[in-house]
Amino acid sequence: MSNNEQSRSGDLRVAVVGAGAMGADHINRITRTITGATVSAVVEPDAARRAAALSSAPAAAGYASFAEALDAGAADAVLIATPGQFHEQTLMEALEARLPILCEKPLTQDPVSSLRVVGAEQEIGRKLIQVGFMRRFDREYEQLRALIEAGSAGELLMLHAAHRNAAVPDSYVQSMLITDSVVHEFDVVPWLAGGTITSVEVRYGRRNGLTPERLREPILVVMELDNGVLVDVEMNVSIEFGYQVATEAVFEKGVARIGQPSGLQLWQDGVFRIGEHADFTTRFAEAYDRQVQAWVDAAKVGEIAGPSAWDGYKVAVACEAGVRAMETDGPIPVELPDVPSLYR
Ligand code: ISE
Repeated sequence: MSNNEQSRSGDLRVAVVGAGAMGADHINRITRTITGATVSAVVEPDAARRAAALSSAPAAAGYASFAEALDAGAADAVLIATPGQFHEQTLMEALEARLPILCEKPLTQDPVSSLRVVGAEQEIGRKLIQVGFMRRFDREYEQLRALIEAGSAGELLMLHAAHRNAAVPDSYVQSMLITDSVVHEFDVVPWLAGGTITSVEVRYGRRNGLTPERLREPILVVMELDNGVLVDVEMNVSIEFGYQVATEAVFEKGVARIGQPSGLQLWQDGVFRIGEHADFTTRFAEAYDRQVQAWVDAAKVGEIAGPSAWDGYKVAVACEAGVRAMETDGPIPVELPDVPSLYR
């Protein structure tokens, strides 16, 4: 057992709601890697999953519902890792209890419910919600953003992004190309490029013969930003070779790339190979660690340290446009209300 596996006084007591793949990953992370926090409650209605998760969180008690954990006073903060359709209810309960929240993406699954959440947070008058768009904590994304801000390569003109998954589970349906996958670009691109998305277009090319029957992909997503930057994203979920999230930024005076393979380099049999990731859990492992640590440190002083509920709402608006764009020729406008003062 590492030193981190028992609750220490002063630790932030975190309830993890949802013990599926992502929840279990965060439970391990908080228990083994994060300092200053302990998993104090595992909330999971499925008894077998709950038991499995509890076996890796020695200081935690198990609950079938978040309400029970709240009644027991079991948490100082909550990490929401349930499927997206259950986020709103837990968010509202956690807001009511005034707990700091890290909510896995998406905030909620549509702009109307996201706005309800934003409204509830505004009534409280301080930011309690951080949304789990972990790419903002990836060191290369940070470096690219710093380069764009510094302007040393000139103004940013275009971004070419590739988001490639080896395969997706049977539960993955067509709209999820946008709501589960491109959702990340909808958050990270405006953060990188310092602009707001004004339109989204989806183009279909030749279908991959390896794509499951129910899906039509890869797709090319084109976004326009209000600062004139044009962005294309190749969204690909059946490419077999591995997991790759890469971006090329085109500036006035140069080009920058992030997300190139950085695994083991092997020269053998007249061939040079570099290891590539199999999925996002390893590709973004460090980003997840840094995200959760930043959230824990901020929660202890009553702050958030990443994307806000308003950012989550903006992404929900872009996703709605993106899903419409999948069924429409040409660009779909993305329109946002004025930013409320809490989020300025
Ligand atoms: C998955 O849910 C994620 O969030 C990954 O980051 C993304 O690359 C993948 O396409 C999604 O299905």
